[in-house]
Amino acid sequence: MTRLLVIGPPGAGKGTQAVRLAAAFGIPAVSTGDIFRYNVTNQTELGLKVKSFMDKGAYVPDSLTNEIVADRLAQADAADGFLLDGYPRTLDQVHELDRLLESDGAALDVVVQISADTDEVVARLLKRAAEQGRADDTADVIRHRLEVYSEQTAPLIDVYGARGLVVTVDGLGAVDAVTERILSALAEREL
Ligand code: B4P
Repeated sequence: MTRLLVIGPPGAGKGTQAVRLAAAFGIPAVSTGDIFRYNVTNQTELGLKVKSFMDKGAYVPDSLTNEIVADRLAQADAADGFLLDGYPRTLDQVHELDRLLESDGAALDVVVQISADTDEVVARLLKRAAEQGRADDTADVIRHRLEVYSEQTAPLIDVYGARGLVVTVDGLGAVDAVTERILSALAEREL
């Protein structure tokens, strides 16, 4: 059973690395951003509720986010482990995840913090905007997402750090190099 969490600012490479790490460990990658985008694209009831928050670069309300994660982690493929990408992002979400994990008696193994400086992440997200046209990758929205991250999500690193769970990996450089760095850091933790 492997339970990982990937955290870092927008554009640090969470989603990019989550898919690779999940494949390496044979566990599902659960990305709240991907789940929300799927629902927006398909104009589901959830998608209609979350679209305006995402377009502005605001966080989706905790109640909605916690509910979709609880539902996703209750699915059979998550029974033997999972990698959470982009969740939790607020203290309320940390508490909800704690409650969920306590109820089935298995804790998180490691929180992987991917670090990257602001200039680099802004450049990456603007490049993605040019290539994929994501609604939340405009310069103004990126700036707001970075502010929201600093205010609401960066403090979670201390929370998990106090539990001895955080490994910090430099997110700069080639995607393969970052994956190797994370896998070595996890191997040092005997994962
Ligand atoms: P996310 O989907 O999590 O968006 P993100 O922070 O931009 O990360 P993402 O994983 O997409 O990008 P990555 O860094 O891998 O969230 C989007 C929105 O959903 C949030 O703003 C919020 O509204 C909502 N949301 C999601 N979770 C929520 C939660 N828990 N609570 C409330 N709201 C929530 O990659 C960025 C770019 O960099 C890509 O183009 C990639 O190709 C490139 N890249 C990656 N690694 C690179 C490298 N080493 N070198 C060069 N480029 C690289």
